[in-house]
Amino acid sequence: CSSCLEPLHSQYMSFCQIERFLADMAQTYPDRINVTSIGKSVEGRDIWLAHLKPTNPLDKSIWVEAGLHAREWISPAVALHLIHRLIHNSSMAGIDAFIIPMANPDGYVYTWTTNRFWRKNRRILASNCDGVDLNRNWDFHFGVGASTDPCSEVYKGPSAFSEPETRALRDAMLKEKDNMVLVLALHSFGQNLLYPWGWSKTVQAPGRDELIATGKVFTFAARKATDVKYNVINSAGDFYFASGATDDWALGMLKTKYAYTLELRDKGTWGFSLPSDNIADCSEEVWQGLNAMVNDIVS
Ligand code: ING
Ligand code: ZN
Repeated sequence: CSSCLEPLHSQYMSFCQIERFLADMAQTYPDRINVTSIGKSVEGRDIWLAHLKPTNPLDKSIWVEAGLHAREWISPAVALHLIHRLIHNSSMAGIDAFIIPMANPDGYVYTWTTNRFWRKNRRILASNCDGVDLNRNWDFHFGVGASTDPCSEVYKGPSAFSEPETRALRDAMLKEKDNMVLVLALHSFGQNLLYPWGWSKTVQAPGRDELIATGKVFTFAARKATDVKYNVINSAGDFYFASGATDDWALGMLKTKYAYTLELRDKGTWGFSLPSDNIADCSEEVWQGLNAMVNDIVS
């Protein structure tokens, strides 16, 4: 596939373009970014981790996961923007950023070749339906409010961490957990910043008040940037309850103080088919919101 920087701002990148972009960045800016594979998908594709290195490390880090759901194309597009910004911008100085721009490469390729609205990974199951929902497969209250039916869009898988994608993410996050102050999982759509728990409507997450207050710092800065409105809501209580998501596992098992799922644009007009002319503005609001949130957390 062709290179690289031009589509960053105006088009969605294929998996091949994403890999080229990451390789180019790593080669051109070796003092700013390290790119490593943390493992392979069901079909053998690499899951890449970009480590954006600060000049004066504070020994605090953030973790951004994108592309866990295949059809949510704005998620990897924003993550690639964040990588580009962090290379060229001194904001968030001192904070290490670990970014997974494409957590479900098989599913993503499948949305380019076969079915634009595929959500899950590409596990071939011993039934007439394929795929595990990787955002129901994490081992924290596994199985509560997630489907046991392989044909469901929210099929949790045969067991917690049954999938190589979630195992690779888990192991990479465990390595970095000591300095991690924030985990942000990028999804779409709805323009909501979801805070845990997802697994229970009645049990409150530890640090709930801080999660809400810091979440509002994000939404305020995002609104200031592009005049777009995000709402801070609880996954289970205000949305739908579901276990096995990245943010619940990060808060519950890693004990990361701040963990969220950010549902990007839009509010349903285009949904997963969000036109690519949103990429630049959506990335801008997330960049501004994330910077404000990180400043709030580390100050
Ligand atoms: N939304 C999330 C999902 O996995 C979510 C919402 C996050 C629910 C965390 C529960 C816990 O369904 C999208 N768009 O994927
Ligand atoms: Zn999603």
